[in-house]
Amino acid sequence: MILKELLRYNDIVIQCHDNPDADALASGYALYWYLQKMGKDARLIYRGRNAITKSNLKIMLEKLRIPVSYEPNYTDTPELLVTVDCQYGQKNVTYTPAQNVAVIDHHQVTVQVPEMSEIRSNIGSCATILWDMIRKEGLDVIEDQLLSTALYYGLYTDTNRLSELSHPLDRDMMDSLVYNKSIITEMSNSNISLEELKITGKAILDYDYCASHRYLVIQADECDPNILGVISDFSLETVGVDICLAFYISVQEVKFSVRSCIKEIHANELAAYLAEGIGGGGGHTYKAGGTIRPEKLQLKEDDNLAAFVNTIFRERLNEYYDKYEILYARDTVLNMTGMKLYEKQPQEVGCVKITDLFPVNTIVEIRTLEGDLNVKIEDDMYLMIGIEGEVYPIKEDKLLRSYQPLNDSYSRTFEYAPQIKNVITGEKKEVLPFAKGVISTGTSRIHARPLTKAVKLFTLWDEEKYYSGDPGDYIAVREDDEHDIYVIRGRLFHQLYKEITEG
Ligand SMILES: [Mn+2]
Repeated sequence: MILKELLRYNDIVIQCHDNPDADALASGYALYWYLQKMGKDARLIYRGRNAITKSNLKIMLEKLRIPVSYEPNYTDTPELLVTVDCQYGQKNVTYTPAQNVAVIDHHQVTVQVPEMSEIRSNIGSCATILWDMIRKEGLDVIEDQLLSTALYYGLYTDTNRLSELSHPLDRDMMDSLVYNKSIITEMSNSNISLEELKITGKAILDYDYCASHRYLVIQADECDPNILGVISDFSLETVGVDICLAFYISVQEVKFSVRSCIKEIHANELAAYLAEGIGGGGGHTYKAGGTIRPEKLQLKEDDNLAAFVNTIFRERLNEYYDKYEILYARDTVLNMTGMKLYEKQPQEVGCVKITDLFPVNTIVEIRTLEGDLNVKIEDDMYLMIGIEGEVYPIKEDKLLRSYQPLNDSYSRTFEYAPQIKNVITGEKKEVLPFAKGVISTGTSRIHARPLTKAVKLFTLWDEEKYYSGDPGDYIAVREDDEHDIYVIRGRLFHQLYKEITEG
C-alpha cells in the first residue's frame, strides 16, 4: 500500500490501539501530519477502557502536541478508518465500524487484514514504517521537529532504548531524524512509576536460576516492556549468569527480553527460537526481545496461560542448549566419514569499486541487512555483493584472481538495498547502481556433508561471531586446509557446488 491511496477518502479517522504506547501515538501523529499536508482533515483517536496515565506519555502528548483524543464512546462510522501499530479486528483495538479500513502495523499478522494494509513484521517500530511511507511520497518529516521527536521516541521505546534494534531501515530513520534531545531525556526519565519500581524488585526476588546452563529466568507482573530490559540488563551482571530471560504475561501478549554475555549464544537467535511459530523475536547479539501471541498457543479451556508460557520458555531454553554442537574451527578436524568432494560452480555476483562512490581515505559505513560495517576506503578496495545481497569488502588483486568481468550492468534487487554513508558528512549513496556483474573463476574444492545436528561454528576468520547451521545445511572443509571449515545453507548448496565423481 502507498499513502496516496488514502487520499481517495475525505472523512478519515486514525485509531491507535487501546492503552496506546509511544509508538502507536507517534505513528498516528505521522499519518495525521501527512494527511493534513495533503489537505485532509483527519481525526486521531484511541479507545478502550483506560485514558493515558503514564507520565512519559503525558509529557509526550503535551510537549510534542499530539492531537489525539480519547473516544471511549465513539459512535460515528467514518468513510475510512486506519488502525496504526495494530490490526483491525485484534483484541487490543476497540471495534469501530467503518465503511473502509486500512491497517499500518509492524506486528505479526494475526487476523484477516484488509486489502489496504502495510504490515512489515520485521521492522522495529510502526513509526519507522510511517517515516518510510511518507518519505516515499516525497515529503520529509525533518521540517517538523516535534513529529521527528515523536517518531524517534516511538522507535526508542519499542526497541528497548534502541538496544533491540535490528532492521537497517530502523537505523536509517534513527540517523536521519533531527529530534529534541531534552524532551527525549525527560520522557525516558519518567518511564518507571513507583509501582513499576516495585514490580522490578519483586520480579528479581523470584528469579529462577538454572546452574547447569547458567541462565536466569525472571517473570514480572504486567508492566511497561521497557522494564523487562531494565530487569534483564541488571540481572545479567550477576556472577554465574550468562543468559537472562525476563518476561511478563498479559491476556493480549507475552513480552520478553533476552540478554547474553557470552559469544556462544546470540541473544537475537535465542529470542527468535523462543518465539518461533507463536510470535516473533530479534535484536542484537547481546540484547534482544520478542513477543508471543497467546492466540497462537492453542490453549485448551482449562489451561492456565501463565503455567503454559512458563513451560514453553523452559522447554525451549533447554532445547536450544541441547540443539547445538559448538565447533571452534581452529581446534577442530572434521571426521571425514560421509563427506563427498565438491567443486565450486561459477557464480554471478556484483562488484563495486568503492572509489566510484567516495574518494580514498573516506571513512564510510556500509549498511546491509546483516548490519553495519565501517571501513576506510583504500585505492584498491572493492565491494562484493553476494547472491543473497550480502556485502563485503575485497582487495583488487583477490578480485582479479577469483572473478572475471561479465556484465556492465547489474540488475539484482534485494529486500534492503545496501547503502554507503560518508561517516563525516553524512552523505549517503546507494550501492547497487554502481555495481557491475562478475563471475567467479577458479576451482576451489571442498569436502562436505549435510548436517544431522545443528552447529554453531566459529570459523578461522571470525573467532568472535559464530555462524549457525541447521540440519539440511552443509558443513564443509576446504580440500587444502583442514581447519578452514564453514557452513553452507542447504537451499544454496547445489547452486554453489557440484559433486566431483572420480573415476
Ligand atoms: Mn509498536
